[in-house]
Amino acid sequence: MDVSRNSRRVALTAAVLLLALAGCSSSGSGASSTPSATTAAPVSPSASAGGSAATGSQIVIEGFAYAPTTLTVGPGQKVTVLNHDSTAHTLTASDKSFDTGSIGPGKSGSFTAPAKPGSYPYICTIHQFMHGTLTVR
Ligand SMILES: [Cu+2]
Repeated sequence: MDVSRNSRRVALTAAVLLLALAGCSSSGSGASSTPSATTAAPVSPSASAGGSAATGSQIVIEGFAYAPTTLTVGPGQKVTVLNHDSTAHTLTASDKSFDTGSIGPGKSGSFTAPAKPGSYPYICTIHQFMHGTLTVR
């Protein structure tokens, strides 16, 4: 009876000591490593970083190419198209659901995005190798 009571007390004391040691060491290393790991979080790495995909309401034509080539807009959103080239271009949906008509050099045009969500490829009807995609969602 005496023996078991003694050993129980010893075990309890050892456990308390271990807890104290563990608490001490973990709080020590945690304090020194946490700040450097969490401070360098930038703004979310989202669509605009890619360069060819973007969300917005403007497309620029330059060097016989659309920029961005893939644009995401809301249903019915008005999109402005700027022509920076020295020749006329159009931005015309392959299914004709939108069309800027001919945009002269240095001029701008616009179109209204379809109301139905989906992916709409478009081309320049004058230079049909020019193409891009409008995503509505
Ligand atoms: Cu063109």
